[in-house]
Amino acid sequence: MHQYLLFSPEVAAARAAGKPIVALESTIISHGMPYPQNVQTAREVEQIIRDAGAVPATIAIMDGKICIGLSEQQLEMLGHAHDAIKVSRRDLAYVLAQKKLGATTVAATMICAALAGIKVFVTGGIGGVHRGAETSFDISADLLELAQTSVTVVCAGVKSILDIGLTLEYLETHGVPVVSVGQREFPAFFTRESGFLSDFQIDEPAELAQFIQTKWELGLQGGVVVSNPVPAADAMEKTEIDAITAQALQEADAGGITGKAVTPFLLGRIKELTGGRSLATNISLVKNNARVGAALARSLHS
Ligand code: PSU
Ligand code: MN
Repeated sequence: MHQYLLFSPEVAAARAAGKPIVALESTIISHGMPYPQNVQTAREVEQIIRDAGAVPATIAIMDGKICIGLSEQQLEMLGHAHDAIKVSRRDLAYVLAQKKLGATTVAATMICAALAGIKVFVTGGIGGVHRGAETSFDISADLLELAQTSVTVVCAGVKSILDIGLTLEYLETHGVPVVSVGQREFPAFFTRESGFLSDFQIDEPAELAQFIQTKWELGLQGGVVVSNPVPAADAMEKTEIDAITAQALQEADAGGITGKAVTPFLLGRIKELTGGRSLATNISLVKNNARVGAALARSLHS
């Protein structure tokens, strides 16, 4: 076992018993949702995964260890900590060596999941190529991780705060397949439609598992994006979210927000500008992704 990994009793038991495990990120807890909805949602998502016959492993950095699976108390502590560092690939060694509190992004969670031998990871939305990246160079490390680390990421697409077209181009260049579940269109997180197609549509977990298995058996390392549209009843109006996104982007620009602060700033402003309604959509889609991820983990396992 890797010296930096610390498994919770539940995850350790699942490993010993050979049960399917689903990784969950923690930046969504520390930087993506407000307290106490963040902790409440994290607990409910874990329970959905258990009810679907898999074992959840929420990942975070604490006391110099990569914690694979958090206790109730650890989840609660992370949920209202004000000093949790957003940890991507670049930050991982620093936060571990300094024994600081770290919440893992999609990129860092993929790295930790791979170290722990976990193949399926559920989140809300992945990072991507930001609008204006041709001058800012702002491309999320999540995309580079997908290019190299063999973990499947179940998400609800990418938010329109990003340049969705360029994000898909980037993934294509790096050989990362983008699969949609239930529709051919690539979803845009708050909405089921983005105006862009995924590469493939695969609805059945067993078929999805076979496809992913085949990729890795061919020695084609790197991730797979499984995009699962938000349930129609909880989706937002495209015109509304587009207007709010435009305003948030303008404010980020005017405020000189750069680097790792960009995504949390945009997420926070969108939540405020929708009067919290985007949070309900966010919670719904993460739970929906948990169901797909658990079914996939079971299929990949069998
Ligand atoms: N997109 C979302 N919700 C999120 C994030 C992205 O819709 O919570 C978080 C994830 O942890 C993701 C990170 O990995 O932001 C990407 O940050 P950046 O753009 O700085 O790479
Ligand atoms: Mn960035």
